[in-house]
Amino acid sequence: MKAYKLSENVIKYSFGNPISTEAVVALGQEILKDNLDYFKVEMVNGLKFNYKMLPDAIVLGLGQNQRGINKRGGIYEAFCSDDPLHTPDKKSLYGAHNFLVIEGKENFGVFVDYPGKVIFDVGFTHKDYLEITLEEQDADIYIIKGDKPLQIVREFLNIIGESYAPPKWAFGYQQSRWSYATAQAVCKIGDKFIENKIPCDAIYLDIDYMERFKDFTVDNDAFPNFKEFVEEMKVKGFRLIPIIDAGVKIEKHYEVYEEGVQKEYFCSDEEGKPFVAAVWPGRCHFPDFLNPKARQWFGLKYKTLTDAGIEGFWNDMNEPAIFYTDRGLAAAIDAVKKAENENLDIYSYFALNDKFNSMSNNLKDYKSFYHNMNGRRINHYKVHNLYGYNMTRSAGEGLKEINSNKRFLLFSRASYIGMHRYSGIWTGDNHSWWEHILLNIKMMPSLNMCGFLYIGADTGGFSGASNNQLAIRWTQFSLFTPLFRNHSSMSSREQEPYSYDIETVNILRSAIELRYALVHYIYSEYMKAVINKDMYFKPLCFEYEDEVSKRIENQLLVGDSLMVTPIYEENSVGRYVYLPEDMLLWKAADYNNRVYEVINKGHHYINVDFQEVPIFIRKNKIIVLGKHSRNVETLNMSQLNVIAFVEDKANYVYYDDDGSSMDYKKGKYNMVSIYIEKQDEDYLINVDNTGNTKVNILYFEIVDGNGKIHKKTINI
Ligand code: MIG
Repeated sequence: MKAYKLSENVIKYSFGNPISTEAVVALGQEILKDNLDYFKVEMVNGLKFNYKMLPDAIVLGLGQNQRGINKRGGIYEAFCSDDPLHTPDKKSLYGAHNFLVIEGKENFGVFVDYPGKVIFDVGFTHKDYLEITLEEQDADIYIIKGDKPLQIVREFLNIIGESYAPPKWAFGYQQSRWSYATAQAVCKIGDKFIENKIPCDAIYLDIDYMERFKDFTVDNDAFPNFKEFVEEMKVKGFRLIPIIDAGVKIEKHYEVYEEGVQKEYFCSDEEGKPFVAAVWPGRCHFPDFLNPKARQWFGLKYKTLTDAGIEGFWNDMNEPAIFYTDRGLAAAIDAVKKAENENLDIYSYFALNDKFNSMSNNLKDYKSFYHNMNGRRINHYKVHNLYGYNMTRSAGEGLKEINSNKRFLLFSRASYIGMHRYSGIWTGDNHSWWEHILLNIKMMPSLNMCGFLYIGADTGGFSGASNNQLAIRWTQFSLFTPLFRNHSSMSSREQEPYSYDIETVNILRSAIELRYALVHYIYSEYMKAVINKDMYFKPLCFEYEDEVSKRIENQLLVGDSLMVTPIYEENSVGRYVYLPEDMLLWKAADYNNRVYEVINKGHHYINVDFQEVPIFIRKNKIIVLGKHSRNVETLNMSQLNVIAFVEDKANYVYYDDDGSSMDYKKGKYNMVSIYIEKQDEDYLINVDNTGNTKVNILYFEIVDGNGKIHKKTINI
């Protein structure tokens, strides 16, 4: 074991000869250390780390996973999985995010930087033990110290590098479905949004836009004159976002296939030939994203679509998902033949069933192909969790080469820590279940802890059918998530906001309008989190240290000033909330009509009608609000409503930039500093502005501890 010091509070311990994942960007200096802090290490058949938790310690993190914000009591397996049934017993979803924070008497974080399977047993087998198990002895373990969870997370975010920032229009509402399969269908969706006066920024193209599911092709019958069509839709106010799949169809004369084979850019099988497995297009090859040359080659293919005016992509099926291989298929067919004349009983019937079910995403298949990592031939199974990450990195690097100063929208299904520097993620195939709204709520801060800021779920649910209530309540939560997209599967009912009864349409429209009014705040908080390497969604216990806050799983802090308490139960028109301090409640329905109520610290039951979105402004905090528009580009950025809850003093930094270029990385952005101080019956207000803000008028609504509203207008 070798040890390296990365900063005052971060030490990396290298066991054996680890494969570099490039998750961490900070460099360290070698130091002398005999053993790992906190953990007992066992080295039999791999590596095992053991830590005894205090009975009341909480464990946070693990990004995209089931169960709570507090991960205690569960067992999790880091192994990127295409599993469309997110039931509570599932140990893995699409991402592998191996970072945890333990907050007990000793507070620390641990990042297990290992690209294969890792098991995190967080007091599941032995209630007070955190046990981390790896199948090999080569891994980098990072121990991060700090007094408080938030400080530990910030230290971690600091070593993994700055998060991706999408263009500003990607903070608008986005509409998807599998699939809007023709130009006419897409056009109709846009028209419906316009007709129903529902704001929207983007419409998605799922797999059917392609010619026979071949990446970087467009079906000319379904989308004649694609480039003109993209432009036409843009003029109407909508961007089109095509999907890109990991598998490349085997088809003679298909350029991507031919080139990939010729240049040896595909993963190889046992014999060194391109590995074959089937996905949408039937039999495919899989680009070797761990080979830097292949990565660059594939990334530049996005140019076929950017040349047609496309400005955003979603990368799918990159765990990678495998439907079947010839091996699995042959075994299943063989089993059928054998079963033909048999009297299938309880054992043989299920065994036959299993042969089919286990054809997809089979471990044997994952163990049967190889990567070329700078000349080293490496079995896929060992580096499985790097595949989606590097597919998306390929896209991110490619898009940068295509246009280095432009921000593209990009998000992925599979991921590993490190990918956050290139893109966001969406949380995959959820269901139209109330439980999945709650899961969505809990997952958001856990993902932020692991660096992923541009995140969101399929609002309304992907599979299953969403009734009007679920669509409403989910939309009312998602309007706070950076990625705000409604997506649904082929067989589900129509889920576009205008597809419901008129009352529901009106409520959904108001919720989406509220999102656009809040884009000023959301974008500002998001970009500050990027630049300061901070979180956007936080669990309550990251800001409040009382014992109750530690246990709150169904309320979140959004940015610096807000707490949200979403409704996630059917037929519910209210809920219990916990306030760690006095806060100002605004039940936003029509955002132009604002009524506030001061709610004191403690437990309360609040009524929340279907059209209402409960928003709490924290004590001595400020939010900014604009006016909605039909899309982000047409938002009025010159006027701000400033809503503040001030008992003594508060300040807020409003961030804005051009929203489309990389100039923010060079410090080209505007900050408007707002300072409010209570002085007897009046307020001192100070607005300071650096840079070149578009804001020229601010309408203040300052509420004091007694609920008294004080209004003032300031021109700058
Ligand atoms: O296995 O492209 O998660 O969002 O609509 C299904 C079709 C493949 C899975 C994605 C989903 C997408 C669907 N894809």
